[in-house]
Amino acid sequence: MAKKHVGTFQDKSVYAYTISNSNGVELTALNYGGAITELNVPDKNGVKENVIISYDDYALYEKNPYYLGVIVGRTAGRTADGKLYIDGETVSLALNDGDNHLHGGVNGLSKSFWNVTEENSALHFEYTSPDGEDDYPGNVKFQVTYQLTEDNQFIIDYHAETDKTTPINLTNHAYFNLSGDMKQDILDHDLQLASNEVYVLDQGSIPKEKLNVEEIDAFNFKTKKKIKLAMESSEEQVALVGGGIDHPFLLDKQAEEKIVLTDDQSGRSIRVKTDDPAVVIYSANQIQATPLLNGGKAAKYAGICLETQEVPNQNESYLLNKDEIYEKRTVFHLRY
Ligand code: FUC
Repeated sequence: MAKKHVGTFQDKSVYAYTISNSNGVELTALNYGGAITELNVPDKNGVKENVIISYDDYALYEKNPYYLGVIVGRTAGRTADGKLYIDGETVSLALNDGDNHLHGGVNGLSKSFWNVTEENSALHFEYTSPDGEDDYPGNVKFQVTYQLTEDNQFIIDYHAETDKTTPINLTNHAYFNLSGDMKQDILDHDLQLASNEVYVLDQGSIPKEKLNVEEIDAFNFKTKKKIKLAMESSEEQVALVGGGIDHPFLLDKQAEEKIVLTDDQSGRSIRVKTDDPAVVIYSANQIQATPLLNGGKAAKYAGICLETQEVPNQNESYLLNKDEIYEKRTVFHLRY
C-alpha cells in the first residue's frame, strides 16, 4: 500500500495509490478518474512488467484523450444525439462527440476527483455526481472498488444509488497489452469471446443492428483467434471504425468465462468474468504517435479495451430509479 503525490489538476492534488498481492502483482490508480496507470504482472520467466498502457506524463491524465484506464460513466459509449427518454420526457445530454454524447460527457466520471480509501489489497473510490452534471438527472452516489486477490484476480465492483431516475452503464477503459511495457502492439494477441452476436454500427458509431457472428467473420471470436485477422479482413465494419474493432458483443449468459485474451510470447493471459451482458472491444484504432505512452512509444493497436457493459444507446433499458441499487462486478483473472 502506498500513496504518492503526482500532480495538481484544477488546484487539487492528484495521488497515485498502489496496492499489491503477495505474488508481487501491483496495481496503481489515480484519485482522478480512477485511472489505472499500472498493472504490473510477471511473464512466464518471472519478469514483472506493466500490462496496461499509460501516458509517460501524469499531466496528460487531466484531459486523457484516449480515456486510458478510467472509470467511464454515467453511461459508457455513445448516445445518439445525446437524447434519451425518461417517463415520456426527453433528456438532452451534453454532446462531446460530434452529434453524440460519449462516455458520460464533458466532465464524466473519468474526469472527476474521487475520494479514495485504501485497504490492504483494495482501493475504494467514491464520488457523488450532482443533479444535472453532464445534463443527467439526479444526485448519484458512485462507489467503485479495485481489488487484487491472492490468486491474481483483479476485481472491479461498481455500485450506484440515485435520488431521481437516471441511466447508469459503467465500465473501465483500461487498454491491456500483455507483451508488457507495451513492447509490441496487440495484433498478435489472441482473443476468444463467448459471443454469438455483435452489433454493427452506423456512420456515427451508434450500434445499429445485431448480427450473428457467423455472418461477419472478422468478428467471430468464438474460438481463440489472432486479433490481426480482424484488421486484415476486408469487412466494411472494420474500415468504418478506423481499421479495427470498436463494437459491442453480446455475451453468452451461460458461459462462465466470457473473454480470454492471450499473448503466447510472454505467457500472460487474462480471463474475464462479468455480470454485464455485453463487452465493447476497442482495439485502439485511433491512437497516434503522440502523446507518448509507456516509455516513449505510441501507435495504433497499442492496446485493447475490454469494456464490459450494457449495449450503448439503449439508455431506457438501464435506468436506475430512486431506492434501487446498481451493482456490477467484472473479474480479470491474470495468468502467467
Ligand atoms: C472507445 C471507443 C471510442 C473512442 C474512445 C476513446 O470506447 O468506443 O470510439 O475512440 O473509446
